[in-house]
Amino acid sequence: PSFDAATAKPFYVTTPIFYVNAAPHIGHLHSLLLTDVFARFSRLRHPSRKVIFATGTDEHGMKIQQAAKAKGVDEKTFCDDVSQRFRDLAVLANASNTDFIRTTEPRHERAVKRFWEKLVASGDIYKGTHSGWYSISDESFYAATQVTEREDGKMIAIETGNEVIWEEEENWKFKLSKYRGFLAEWLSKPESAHPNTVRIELIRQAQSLEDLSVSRPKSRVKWGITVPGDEEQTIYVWVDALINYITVTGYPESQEGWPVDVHVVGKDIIKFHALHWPALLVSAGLEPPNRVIAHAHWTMGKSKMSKSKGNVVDPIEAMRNWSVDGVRWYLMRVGGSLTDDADYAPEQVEVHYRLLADQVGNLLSRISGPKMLKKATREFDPASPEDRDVELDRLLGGLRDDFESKMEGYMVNHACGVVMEVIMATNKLFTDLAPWSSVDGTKAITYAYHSLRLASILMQPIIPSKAAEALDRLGVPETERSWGDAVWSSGDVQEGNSLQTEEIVRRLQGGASRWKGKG
Ligand code: ME8
Repeated sequence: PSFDAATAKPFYVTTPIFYVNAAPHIGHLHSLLLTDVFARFSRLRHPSRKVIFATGTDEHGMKIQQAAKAKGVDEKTFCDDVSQRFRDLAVLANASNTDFIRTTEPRHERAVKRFWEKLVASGDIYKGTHSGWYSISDESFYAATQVTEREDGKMIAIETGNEVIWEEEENWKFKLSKYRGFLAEWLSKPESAHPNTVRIELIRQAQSLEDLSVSRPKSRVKWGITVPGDEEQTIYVWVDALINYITVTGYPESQEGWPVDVHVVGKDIIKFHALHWPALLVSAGLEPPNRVIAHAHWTMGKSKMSKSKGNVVDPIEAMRNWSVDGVRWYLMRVGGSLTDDADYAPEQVEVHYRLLADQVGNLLSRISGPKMLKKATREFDPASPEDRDVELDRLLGGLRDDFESKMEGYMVNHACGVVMEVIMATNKLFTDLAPWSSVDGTKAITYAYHSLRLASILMQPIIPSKAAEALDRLGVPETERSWGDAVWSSGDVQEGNSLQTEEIVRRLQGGASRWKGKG
Protein backbone atom coordinates (compact mmCIF):
# COMPACT_ATOMS: atom_id res chain seq x y z
CA PRO A 1 0.00 0.00 0.00
CA SER A 2 1.30 3.47 -0.79
CA PHE A 3 2.29 5.43 2.26
CA ASP A 4 2.41 9.20 2.40
CA ALA A 5 4.83 10.33 5.09
CA ALA A 6 3.77 13.93 4.71
CA THR A 7 0.17 13.29 5.74
CA ALA A 8 0.71 10.30 8.05
CA LYS A 9 0.20 10.68 11.79
CA PRO A 10 3.42 10.74 13.84
CA PHE A 11 5.21 7.43 14.19
CA TYR A 12 4.76 6.60 17.87
CA VAL A 13 6.97 4.02 19.63
CA THR A 14 7.41 3.22 23.30
CA THR A 15 9.55 1.23 25.71
CA PRO A 16 8.03 -0.28 28.83
CA ILE A 17 8.35 2.18 31.69
CA PHE A 18 10.86 0.74 34.10
CA TYR A 19 10.28 0.02 37.77
CA VAL A 20 12.45 2.15 39.98
CA ASN A 21 12.88 -0.48 42.69
CA ALA A 22 16.45 -1.09 41.53
CA ALA A 23 19.10 0.31 39.18
CA PRO A 24 18.93 -0.26 35.42
CA HIS A 25 20.50 -3.39 33.95
CA ILE A 26 21.35 -4.64 30.46
CA GLY A 27 17.80 -5.97 29.90
CA HIS A 28 16.36 -2.48 30.33
CA LEU A 29 18.98 -1.03 28.02
CA HIS A 30 18.04 -3.69 25.48
CA SER A 31 14.36 -2.64 25.39
CA LEU A 32 15.42 0.98 25.15
CA LEU A 33 17.83 0.38 22.27
CA LEU A 34 15.51 -1.85 20.29
CA THR A 35 12.94 0.95 20.47
CA ASP A 36 15.59 3.50 19.57
CA VAL A 37 16.48 1.51 16.46
CA PHE A 38 12.84 1.55 15.33
CA ALA A 39 12.57 5.29 16.01
CA ARG A 40 15.78 6.05 14.13
CA PHE A 41 14.82 3.72 11.31
CA SER A 42 11.53 5.61 10.86
CA ARG A 43 13.45 8.90 10.67
CA LEU A 44 15.80 7.43 8.07
CA ARG A 45 12.99 5.85 6.09
CA HIS A 46 10.57 8.82 6.22
CA PRO A 47 12.47 11.95 7.25
CA SER A 48 9.41 14.20 7.05
CA ARG A 49 7.37 12.06 9.44
CA LYS A 50 7.39 13.14 13.07
CA VAL A 51 8.54 10.53 15.58
CA ILE A 52 7.26 10.29 19.14
CA PHE A 53 9.51 7.99 21.15
CA ALA A 54 8.55 7.67 24.80
CA THR A 55 10.32 5.98 27.66
CA GLY A 56 10.23 6.56 31.40
CA THR A 57 9.74 5.10 34.84
CA ASP A 58 6.99 3.22 36.66
CA GLU A 59 7.05 4.50 40.22
CA HIS A 60 3.94 3.47 42.14
CA GLY A 61 2.78 0.32 43.91
CA MET A 62 3.69 -2.06 46.68
CA LYS A 63 7.03 -3.06 45.21
CA ILE A 64 8.34 0.52 45.18
CA GLN A 65 6.75 1.24 48.55
CA GLN A 66 8.68 -1.68 50.02
CA ALA A 67 11.95 -0.78 48.27
CA ALA A 68 11.80 2.77 49.63
CA LYS A 69 11.04 1.47 53.10
CA ALA A 70 13.97 -0.93 52.97
CA LYS A 71 16.22 2.02 52.14
CA GLY A 72 14.72 4.08 54.93
CA VAL A 73 13.74 7.00 52.68
CA ASP A 74 10.40 8.43 51.66
CA GLU A 75 8.96 7.17 48.39
CA LYS A 76 9.30 10.39 46.42
CA THR A 77 13.00 10.84 47.26
CA PHE A 78 13.64 7.22 46.45
CA CYS A 79 11.87 7.49 43.08
CA ASP A 80 13.58 10.76 42.12
CA ASP A 81 16.94 9.15 42.62
CA VAL A 82 16.40 5.94 40.67
CA SER A 83 14.32 7.58 37.93
CA GLN A 84 17.22 9.91 37.25
CA ARG A 85 19.49 6.93 36.67
CA PHE A 86 17.18 5.66 33.93
CA ARG A 87 17.06 9.13 32.40
CA ASP A 88 20.86 9.32 32.44
CA LEU A 89 21.11 5.88 30.91
CA ALA A 90 19.01 6.98 27.92
CA VAL A 91 21.29 9.98 27.34
CA LEU A 92 24.47 7.94 27.73
CA ALA A 93 23.26 5.21 25.38
CA ASN A 94 22.46 7.82 22.71
CA ALA A 95 18.75 6.97 22.76
CA SER A 96 16.71 9.45 20.71
CA ASN A 97 13.61 9.49 22.92
CA THR A 98 11.43 12.56 22.61
CA ASP A 99 9.79 12.19 26.02
CA PHE A 100 10.60 10.72 29.41
CA ILE A 101 7.52 10.07 31.48
CA ARG A 102 7.33 9.47 35.22
CA THR A 103 4.12 8.12 36.69
CA THR A 104 4.55 10.47 39.66
CA GLU A 105 4.15 13.54 37.41
CA PRO A 106 0.96 15.64 37.69
CA ARG A 107 0.24 15.28 33.94
CA HIS A 108 0.07 11.54 34.47
CA GLU A 109 -2.15 11.62 37.53
CA ARG A 110 -4.60 13.81 35.60
CA ALA A 111 -4.63 11.43 32.63
CA VAL A 112 -5.11 8.36 34.84
CA LYS A 113 -8.04 9.89 36.69
CA ARG A 114 -9.74 10.94 33.48
CA PHE A 115 -9.14 7.53 31.93
CA TRP A 116 -10.62 5.86 35.01
CA GLU A 117 -13.73 8.01 34.78
CA LYS A 118 -14.16 6.83 31.18
CA LEU A 119 -14.01 3.19 32.33
CA VAL A 120 -16.66 3.95 34.93
CA ALA A 121 -18.82 5.69 32.32
CA SER A 122 -18.63 2.59 30.14
CA GLY A 123 -20.13 0.55 32.96
CA ASP A 124 -17.04 -1.65 33.14
CA ILE A 125 -16.05 -0.91 36.74
CA TYR A 126 -17.77 -2.58 39.71
CA LYS A 127 -17.02 -3.22 43.37
CA GLY A 128 -16.12 -6.81 44.07
CA THR A 129 -14.29 -9.01 46.48
CA HIS A 130 -11.04 -10.40 45.39
CA SER A 131 -9.46 -13.43 46.93
CA GLY A 132 -6.41 -14.97 45.43
CA TRP A 133 -2.67 -15.01 45.03
CA TYR A 134 -0.61 -11.88 44.52
CA SER A 135 3.06 -11.52 43.65
CA ILE A 136 4.56 -8.24 44.78
CA SER A 137 7.61 -8.81 42.62
CA ASP A 138 5.44 -9.21 39.50
CA GLU A 139 2.76 -6.81 40.79
CA SER A 140 0.32 -9.37 39.44
CA PHE A 141 -2.64 -11.48 40.57
CA TYR A 142 -2.63 -15.20 39.81
CA ALA A 143 -5.40 -17.78 39.68
CA ALA A 144 -5.18 -20.96 41.78
CA THR A 145 -4.13 -22.88 38.65
CA GLN A 146 -1.20 -20.52 38.09
CA VAL A 147 0.56 -21.10 41.41
CA THR A 148 2.36 -24.01 43.01
CA GLU A 149 4.10 -24.90 46.25
CA ARG A 150 7.87 -24.70 46.38
CA GLU A 151 10.01 -27.21 48.34
CA ASP A 152 10.33 -24.78 51.24
CA GLY A 153 6.54 -24.59 51.54
CA LYS A 154 6.27 -21.12 50.03
CA MET A 155 3.76 -20.53 47.25
CA ILE A 156 5.10 -19.26 43.93
CA ALA A 157 3.76 -18.19 40.53
CA ILE A 158 4.52 -20.95 38.02
CA GLU A 159 5.25 -18.50 35.23
CA THR A 160 7.85 -16.36 36.99
CA GLY A 161 8.88 -18.41 40.02
CA ASN A 162 8.22 -15.40 42.23
CA GLU A 163 6.62 -15.73 45.64
CA VAL A 164 2.87 -15.12 45.96
CA ILE A 165 0.82 -14.30 49.02
CA TRP A 166 -2.85 -14.95 49.69
CA GLU A 167 -4.93 -11.80 49.65
CA GLU A 168 -8.59 -11.25 50.33
CA GLU A 169 -9.91 -7.78 49.92
CA GLU A 170 -12.60 -5.55 48.52
CA ASN A 171 -11.57 -3.67 45.44
CA TRP A 172 -12.75 -2.25 42.14
CA LYS A 173 -12.89 -4.66 39.27
CA PHE A 174 -12.78 -4.20 35.52
CA LYS A 175 -15.02 -6.32 33.27
CA LEU A 176 -12.13 -7.81 31.32
CA SER A 177 -14.16 -10.94 30.57
CA LYS A 178 -16.52 -8.80 28.49
CA TYR A 179 -13.65 -8.19 26.03
CA ARG A 180 -12.77 -11.81 25.26
CA GLY A 181 -14.44 -11.61 21.85
CA PHE A 182 -12.91 -8.26 21.01
CA LEU A 183 -9.44 -9.49 21.98
CA ALA A 184 -9.77 -12.66 19.93
CA GLU A 185 -10.65 -10.53 16.94
CA TRP A 186 -7.92 -7.96 17.52
CA LEU A 187 -5.35 -10.72 17.98
CA SER A 188 -6.47 -12.44 14.81
CA LYS A 189 -4.74 -9.65 12.87
CA PRO A 190 -1.18 -10.82 12.27
CA GLU A 191 0.24 -7.35 12.89
CA SER A 192 -1.32 -6.98 16.37
CA ALA A 193 1.30 -8.92 18.33
CA HIS A 194 4.76 -10.25 17.47
CA PRO A 195 6.23 -12.79 17.32
CA ASN A 196 3.56 -14.98 15.86
CA THR A 197 3.96 -17.81 18.37
CA VAL A 198 3.25 -15.36 21.16
CA ARG A 199 0.19 -14.04 19.36
CA ILE A 200 -1.24 -17.54 18.99
CA GLU A 201 -0.73 -18.20 22.70
CA LEU A 202 -2.44 -14.92 23.55
CA ILE A 203 -5.49 -15.87 21.49
CA ARG A 204 -5.73 -19.00 23.62
CA GLN A 205 -5.43 -17.04 26.87
CA ALA A 206 -8.00 -14.47 25.75
CA GLN A 207 -10.70 -17.15 25.76
CA SER A 208 -10.57 -17.64 29.51
CA LEU A 209 -9.89 -14.13 30.77
CA GLU A 210 -11.46 -13.30 34.11
CA ASP A 211 -12.31 -9.84 35.39
CA LEU A 212 -9.34 -7.87 36.68
CA SER A 213 -8.86 -6.23 40.06
CA VAL A 214 -7.96 -2.66 39.26
CA SER A 215 -7.58 -1.10 42.70
CA ARG A 216 -6.04 -1.98 46.06
CA PRO A 217 -7.16 -0.93 49.54
CA LYS A 218 -5.17 2.06 50.80
CA SER A 219 -4.38 0.12 53.94
CA ARG A 220 -2.25 -2.17 51.76
CA VAL A 221 -0.98 0.15 49.03
CA LYS A 222 -0.87 3.83 49.74
CA TRP A 223 1.84 4.82 47.24
CA GLY A 224 -0.24 5.35 44.14
CA ILE A 225 -3.05 7.30 42.54
CA THR A 226 -6.31 7.47 44.48
CA VAL A 227 -9.42 6.09 42.78
CA PRO A 228 -11.62 9.06 41.78
CA GLY A 229 -14.49 9.20 44.24
CA ASP A 230 -13.08 6.55 46.60
CA GLU A 231 -10.51 7.78 49.10
CA GLU A 232 -10.07 4.24 50.44
CA GLN A 233 -8.65 2.76 47.25
CA THR A 234 -5.48 3.14 45.19
CA ILE A 235 -5.48 2.42 41.45
CA TYR A 236 -3.71 -0.86 40.63
CA VAL A 237 -0.14 -0.10 39.55
CA TRP A 238 -0.39 -1.87 36.20
CA VAL A 239 -3.45 0.14 35.14
CA ASP A 240 -1.68 3.30 36.30
CA ALA A 241 1.48 2.29 34.42
CA LEU A 242 -0.15 1.34 31.11
CA ILE A 243 -1.90 4.69 30.91
CA ASN A 244 1.54 6.37 30.63
CA TYR A 245 1.35 5.66 26.90
CA ILE A 246 -1.73 7.85 26.69
CA THR A 247 -0.42 10.55 29.02
CA VAL A 248 2.44 11.10 26.57
CA THR A 249 -0.05 11.98 23.80
CA GLY A 250 -1.37 14.91 25.86
CA TYR A 251 -4.52 13.14 27.06
CA PRO A 252 -7.24 14.17 27.68
CA GLU A 253 -6.79 17.43 25.73
CA SER A 254 -5.06 15.74 22.82
CA GLN A 255 -4.09 12.27 21.67
CA GLU A 256 -1.18 13.11 19.42
CA GLY A 257 0.19 10.06 17.64
CA TRP A 258 -2.42 7.65 18.97
CA PRO A 259 -2.85 4.79 18.23
CA VAL A 260 0.72 3.87 19.06
CA ASP A 261 2.57 2.18 16.22
CA VAL A 262 4.82 -0.08 18.26
CA HIS A 263 4.87 -0.94 21.95
CA VAL A 264 8.20 -2.70 22.52
CA VAL A 265 8.08 -4.92 25.62
CA GLY A 266 9.89 -7.90 27.07
CA LYS A 267 8.08 -11.20 26.68
CA ASP A 268 7.54 -11.26 30.47
CA ILE A 269 4.98 -8.48 30.28
CA ILE A 270 3.18 -9.26 27.06
CA LYS A 271 -0.15 -10.20 28.70
CA PHE A 272 -0.51 -6.75 30.27
CA HIS A 273 0.12 -5.08 26.92
CA ALA A 274 -1.71 -7.35 24.52
CA LEU A 275 -4.63 -8.51 26.69
CA HIS A 276 -5.34 -6.01 29.46
CA TRP A 277 -4.31 -2.83 27.68
CA PRO A 278 -6.31 -3.13 24.43
CA ALA A 279 -9.42 -3.96 26.48
CA LEU A 280 -8.91 -0.99 28.81
CA LEU A 281 -8.39 1.30 25.82
CA VAL A 282 -11.53 0.19 24.04
CA SER A 283 -13.53 0.54 27.24
CA ALA A 284 -12.22 4.11 27.57
CA GLY A 285 -13.28 4.85 24.02
CA LEU A 286 -9.80 4.79 22.50
CA GLU A 287 -8.27 2.69 19.74
CA PRO A 288 -6.15 -0.34 20.62
CA PRO A 289 -2.41 -0.27 19.79
CA ASN A 290 -1.38 -0.93 16.22
CA ARG A 291 1.29 -3.38 17.35
CA VAL A 292 2.85 -4.93 20.44
CA ILE A 293 6.26 -6.50 20.02
CA ALA A 294 7.66 -8.87 22.60
CA HIS A 295 11.40 -9.40 22.62
CA ALA A 296 13.27 -12.31 24.13
CA HIS A 297 15.43 -12.08 27.23
CA TRP A 298 19.08 -11.78 28.06
CA THR A 299 20.19 -14.60 30.27
CA MET A 300 23.33 -15.07 32.37
CA GLY A 301 24.45 -18.67 32.43
CA LYS A 302 21.04 -19.48 30.85
CA SER A 303 19.05 -17.97 33.69
CA LYS A 304 17.03 -14.77 33.05
CA MET A 305 18.92 -11.66 34.00
CA SER A 306 16.83 -9.94 36.66
CA LYS A 307 17.30 -7.74 39.66
CA SER A 308 15.49 -10.18 41.91
CA LYS A 309 18.06 -12.87 41.05
CA GLY A 310 20.93 -10.42 41.32
CA ASN A 311 22.61 -11.75 38.15
CA VAL A 312 22.56 -8.41 36.39
CA VAL A 313 25.06 -6.57 34.22
CA ASP A 314 25.51 -2.84 34.72
CA PRO A 315 24.88 -1.19 31.34
CA ILE A 316 26.88 1.91 32.18
CA GLU A 317 29.93 -0.09 33.06
CA ALA A 318 29.49 -2.13 29.88
CA MET A 319 29.42 1.05 27.77
CA ARG A 320 32.45 2.36 29.59
CA ASN A 321 34.32 -0.85 28.80
CA TRP A 322 33.19 -1.47 25.24
CA SER A 323 31.97 1.95 24.06
CA VAL A 324 28.38 2.97 23.46
CA ASP A 325 28.23 1.68 19.91
CA GLY A 326 30.09 -1.47 20.92
CA VAL A 327 27.30 -2.34 23.33
CA ARG A 328 24.58 -1.18 20.95
CA TRP A 329 26.01 -3.42 18.24
CA TYR A 330 26.34 -6.46 20.50
CA LEU A 331 22.84 -6.16 21.95
CA MET A 332 21.21 -5.72 18.55
CA ARG A 333 23.39 -8.13 16.56
CA VAL A 334 23.25 -10.96 19.07
CA GLY A 335 20.11 -10.30 21.10
CA GLY A 336 17.94 -8.50 18.56
CA SER A 337 15.77 -11.57 18.04
CA LEU A 338 12.18 -11.64 19.20
CA THR A 339 12.07 -15.38 19.63
CA ASP A 340 15.36 -16.60 21.11
CA ASP A 341 16.91 -15.72 24.43
CA ALA A 342 20.58 -14.79 24.23
CA ASP A 343 23.23 -15.46 26.83
CA TYR A 344 25.18 -12.37 27.82
CA ALA A 345 28.93 -12.91 27.84
CA PRO A 346 31.12 -9.83 28.42
CA GLU A 347 33.99 -11.17 26.33
CA GLN A 348 31.60 -11.65 23.42
CA VAL A 349 30.80 -7.93 23.36
CA GLU A 350 34.37 -7.31 22.41
CA VAL A 351 34.53 -10.21 19.95
CA HIS A 352 31.50 -9.00 18.00
CA TYR A 353 32.50 -5.38 17.99
CA ARG A 354 36.04 -6.25 16.92
CA LEU A 355 34.67 -8.22 14.02
CA LEU A 356 32.66 -5.21 12.85
CA ALA A 357 35.46 -2.74 13.49
CA ASP A 358 38.01 -4.95 11.74
CA GLN A 359 35.86 -5.54 8.69
CA VAL A 360 34.82 -1.91 8.27
CA GLY A 361 38.05 -0.35 9.50
CA ASN A 362 40.12 -2.67 7.36
CA LEU A 363 38.24 -1.83 4.21
CA LEU A 364 38.31 1.88 4.98
CA SER A 365 42.02 2.01 5.52
CA ARG A 366 42.63 -0.26 2.55
CA ILE A 367 41.04 2.26 0.20
CA SER A 368 42.05 5.56 1.78
CA GLY A 369 45.83 5.29 1.64
CA PRO A 370 47.52 7.69 -0.79
CA LYS A 371 49.28 4.86 -2.57
CA MET A 372 46.07 3.00 -3.23
CA LEU A 373 44.23 6.10 -4.34
CA LYS A 374 46.81 6.66 -7.07
CA LYS A 375 45.64 3.37 -8.55
CA ALA A 376 42.17 4.72 -9.25
CA THR A 377 43.14 5.79 -12.69
CA ARG A 378 40.18 5.25 -15.00
CA GLU A 379 36.40 5.35 -15.00
CA PHE A 380 34.83 2.26 -13.53
CA ASP A 381 33.29 0.19 -16.34
CA PRO A 382 30.09 -1.38 -15.12
CA ALA A 383 29.45 -3.22 -18.37
CA SER A 384 31.99 -5.97 -17.83
CA PRO A 385 31.62 -7.57 -14.41
CA GLU A 386 33.62 -10.71 -13.98
CA ASP A 387 32.23 -13.77 -12.26
CA ARG A 388 33.73 -12.90 -8.90
CA ASP A 389 32.04 -9.48 -8.98
CA VAL A 390 28.61 -10.74 -9.83
CA GLU A 391 27.84 -12.02 -6.35
CA LEU A 392 28.84 -8.76 -4.71
CA ASP A 393 26.94 -6.86 -7.35
CA ARG A 394 23.85 -8.79 -6.47
CA LEU A 395 24.34 -8.28 -2.72
CA LEU A 396 24.90 -4.57 -3.09
CA GLY A 397 21.98 -4.15 -5.46
CA GLY A 398 19.63 -5.85 -3.02
CA LEU A 399 21.10 -4.54 0.23
CA ARG A 400 18.65 -1.77 0.98
CA ASP A 401 15.59 -3.90 0.25
CA ASP A 402 16.99 -6.77 2.27
CA PHE A 403 17.71 -4.51 5.18
CA GLU A 404 14.25 -2.97 4.98
CA SER A 405 12.46 -6.29 4.95
CA LYS A 406 14.35 -7.49 8.04
CA MET A 407 13.58 -4.25 9.84
CA GLU A 408 9.94 -4.38 8.87
CA GLY A 409 9.79 -7.91 10.21
CA TYR A 410 11.36 -6.63 13.47
CA MET A 411 14.41 -8.81 12.97
CA VAL A 412 17.05 -6.29 13.86
CA ASN A 413 19.67 -9.01 14.37
CA HIS A 414 19.15 -10.14 10.78
CA ALA A 415 19.23 -6.56 9.52
CA CYS A 416 22.66 -6.26 11.15
CA GLY A 417 23.55 -9.57 9.54
CA VAL A 418 22.81 -8.53 5.94
CA VAL A 419 25.00 -5.45 6.30
CA MET A 420 27.84 -7.50 7.77
CA GLU A 421 27.54 -9.99 4.95
CA VAL A 422 28.07 -7.30 2.32
CA ILE A 423 31.07 -5.85 4.12
CA MET A 424 32.65 -9.27 4.43
CA ALA A 425 31.98 -10.08 0.78
CA THR A 426 33.56 -6.77 -0.21
CA ASN A 427 36.68 -7.46 1.81
CA LYS A 428 36.92 -10.82 0.13
CA LEU A 429 36.55 -9.34 -3.36
CA PHE A 430 39.16 -6.75 -2.49
CA THR A 431 41.59 -9.49 -1.50
CA ASP A 432 40.81 -11.41 -4.67
CA LEU A 433 41.41 -8.38 -6.87
CA ALA A 434 44.66 -7.64 -5.01
CA PRO A 435 44.86 -4.06 -6.26
CA TRP A 436 48.12 -3.49 -4.34
CA SER A 437 49.95 -5.68 -6.80
CA SER A 438 48.41 -4.28 -9.95
CA VAL A 439 48.54 -0.88 -11.59
CA ASP A 440 44.80 -0.42 -11.70
CA GLY A 441 42.75 -0.40 -8.50
CA THR A 442 39.63 1.29 -9.84
CA LYS A 443 37.33 -1.64 -9.55
CA ALA A 444 38.38 -2.62 -6.03
CA ILE A 445 38.13 0.96 -4.80
CA THR A 446 34.77 1.57 -6.43
CA TYR A 447 33.18 -1.55 -4.96
CA ALA A 448 34.66 -0.93 -1.53
CA TYR A 449 33.61 2.69 -1.53
CA HIS A 450 29.99 2.00 -2.36
CA SER A 451 29.77 -0.99 -0.12
CA LEU A 452 30.96 1.08 2.84
CA ARG A 453 28.77 4.00 1.87
CA LEU A 454 25.60 1.91 1.70
CA ALA A 455 26.42 -0.05 4.83
CA SER A 456 27.11 3.11 6.83
CA ILE A 457 23.90 4.82 5.74
CA LEU A 458 21.90 1.76 6.77
CA MET A 459 23.76 1.35 10.06
CA GLN A 460 22.83 4.85 11.23
CA PRO A 461 19.86 3.63 13.32
CA ILE A 462 21.95 0.94 15.00
CA ILE A 463 25.34 2.51 15.68
CA PRO A 464 24.73 6.21 15.06
CA SER A 465 28.13 7.57 16.09
CA LYS A 466 30.23 4.97 14.33
CA ALA A 467 28.13 5.20 11.19
CA ALA A 468 28.56 8.99 11.13
CA GLU A 469 32.29 8.55 11.64
CA ALA A 470 32.53 6.15 8.70
CA LEU A 471 30.48 8.47 6.48
CA ASP A 472 32.77 11.36 7.44
CA ARG A 473 35.81 9.32 6.52
CA LEU A 474 34.17 8.44 3.21
CA GLY A 475 33.62 12.15 2.58
CA VAL A 476 29.87 11.60 2.17
CA PRO A 477 28.11 14.98 2.57
CA GLU A 478 25.44 15.26 5.27
CA THR A 479 22.86 15.73 2.54
CA GLU A 480 23.65 12.33 1.00
CA ARG A 481 23.07 10.08 3.99
CA SER A 482 19.38 9.40 3.47
CA TRP A 483 17.42 6.33 2.50
CA GLY A 484 17.27 7.55 -1.09
CA ASP A 485 21.07 7.62 -1.18
CA ALA A 486 21.49 4.04 -0.03
CA VAL A 487 21.50 2.64 -3.56
CA TRP A 488 24.07 1.71 -6.11
CA SER A 489 23.99 -0.50 -9.09
CA SER A 490 26.97 -1.07 -11.30
CA GLY A 491 24.75 -1.36 -14.33
CA ASP A 492 22.90 1.84 -13.69
CA VAL A 493 24.95 4.98 -13.96
CA GLN A 494 22.16 7.50 -13.49
CA GLU A 495 22.97 10.68 -11.71
CA GLY A 496 23.22 10.23 -7.95
CA ASN A 497 23.46 6.52 -8.41
CA SER A 498 27.04 6.55 -9.47
CA LEU A 499 30.07 8.70 -8.86
CA GLN A 500 32.97 9.46 -11.12
CA THR A 501 36.19 7.83 -9.97
CA GLU A 502 37.73 11.24 -9.57
CA GLU A 503 34.98 12.23 -7.16
CA ILE A 504 35.44 9.10 -5.07
CA VAL A 505 39.16 9.82 -4.79
CA ARG A 506 38.50 13.44 -3.89
CA ARG A 507 36.03 12.40 -1.18
CA LEU A 508 38.31 9.80 0.28
CA GLN A 509 41.22 12.23 0.41
CA GLY A 510 39.05 14.88 2.02
CA GLY A 511 37.57 12.41 4.48
CA ALA A 512 40.99 11.09 5.44
CA SER A 513 42.48 14.51 6.06
CA ARG A 514 39.44 15.74 8.01
CA TRP A 515 39.61 12.58 9.99
CA LYS A 516 43.30 13.06 10.77
CA GLY A 517 42.52 16.60 11.82
CA LYS A 518 39.94 15.30 14.30
CA GLY A 519 41.94 12.39 15.60
O1 ME8 B 1 7.93 -4.74 34.04
N1 ME8 B 1 16.33 -9.36 29.08
O2 ME8 B 1 9.30 -2.97 34.58
P1 ME8 B 1 10.74 -3.65 34.75
C1 ME8 B 1 15.73 -8.49 28.25
N2 ME8 B 1 7.26 -1.47 35.13
N3 ME8 B 1 14.92 -7.52 28.67
C2 ME8 B 1 14.68 -7.43 29.98
C3 ME8 B 1 15.26 -8.32 30.92
C4 ME8 B 1 16.14 -9.31 30.40
N4 ME8 B 1 16.76 -10.17 31.19
N5 ME8 B 1 14.84 -7.97 32.15
C5 ME8 B 1 14.02 -6.91 31.97
C6 ME8 B 1 8.09 -3.58 34.33
N6 ME8 B 1 13.93 -6.58 30.67
C7 ME8 B 1 6.93 -2.63 34.36
C8 ME8 B 1 6.53 -2.25 32.96
S1 ME8 B 1 5.02 -0.90 31.22
C9 ME8 B 1 3.55 -0.11 31.26
C10 ME8 B 1 5.36 -1.33 32.86
C11 ME8 B 1 13.16 -5.48 30.06
O3 ME8 B 1 11.63 -2.63 35.33
C12 ME8 B 1 11.93 -6.01 29.35
O4 ME8 B 1 11.49 -5.10 28.37
O5 ME8 B 1 10.61 -4.96 35.42
C13 ME8 B 1 10.93 -6.01 30.42
O6 ME8 B 1 9.65 -6.03 29.90
C14 ME8 B 1 11.27 -4.70 31.09
O7 ME8 B 1 12.69 -4.64 31.07
C15 ME8 B 1 10.69 -4.76 32.48
O8 ME8 B 1 11.24 -3.80 33.26
